Amino acid sequence: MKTKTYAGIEDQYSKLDNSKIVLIPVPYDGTSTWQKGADKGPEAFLEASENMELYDIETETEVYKQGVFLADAVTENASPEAMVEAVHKVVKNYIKKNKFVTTFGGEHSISIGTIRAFNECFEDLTVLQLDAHADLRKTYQGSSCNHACALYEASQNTNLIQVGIRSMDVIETTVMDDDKTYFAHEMADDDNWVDEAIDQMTDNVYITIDLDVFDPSICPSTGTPEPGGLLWYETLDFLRQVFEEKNVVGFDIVELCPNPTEKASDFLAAKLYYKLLSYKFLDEAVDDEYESNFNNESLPNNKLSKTYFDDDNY
Ligand SMILES: [Mn+2]
Repeated sequence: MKTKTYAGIEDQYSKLDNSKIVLIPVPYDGTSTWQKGADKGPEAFLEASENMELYDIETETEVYKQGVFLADAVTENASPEAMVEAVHKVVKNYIKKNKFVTTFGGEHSISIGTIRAFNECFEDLTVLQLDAHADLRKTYQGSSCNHACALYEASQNTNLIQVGIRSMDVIETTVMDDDKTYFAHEMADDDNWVDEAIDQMTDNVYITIDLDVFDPSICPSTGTPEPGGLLWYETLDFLRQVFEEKNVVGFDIVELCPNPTEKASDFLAAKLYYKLLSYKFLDEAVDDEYESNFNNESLPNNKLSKTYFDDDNY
């Protein structure tokens, strides 16, 4: 990677020790079925980030001052399984350092390892997936670590909520939980989906965003574009509300497939990433210690789990 720090920020905001946020690039596209190029996603995202204003008008904050450490890219690509294991290990390592861990892909299969790490470290995890595709196949082309299987494991082990879905195979209907799936065509004429989806979330929420959830009119540079996607402000309104009401523990953004002549998608990805950080640290002073509430096995308790199960509406 050419870029040395996230968004070109100064050393004092980009050293690991001073950073509450860790950004892990995973330039992997070993299993994409149609258009290759998601391996170029992190570089294009970082380049757009360097050319973006770092004051967020909406929140009136400069979230980079919370510190963003740009980790070494995970480049393991011997097999999809090896890549997933490498991502899992690196992500878990930074969670245990009490950092807010974010990853940028790469194709969606990179999320298998990140979600596994978060699920091992946070009780009662909800996975909120924004995606055009269900990604619920158990295996595809001989691997359970294919991008078409990105959320299968999460569907079995976490509280998975799928938003923006508009493309899937009939076999995935056998795995999908209809009550927790928000299809794009239904969202288009029902404003209640936001509150309904948030009501279904546990307190700890991990967000995985496949950029193809957005309408191709605003984000065409993804591996598998699908018409009828989400627009910018409705997506931000929803995500901001999730950050306000829940403990978002981390997130990933995947499937940026840069195009040499179309840069708007790179900038959408860069802005989206920065918006999510701005929402996360909205009420946090720069000198406040970050508390991710991860479950360290050496602690006797599980605070969050207990509160949650005591809650009447569970
Ligand atoms: Mn996907």
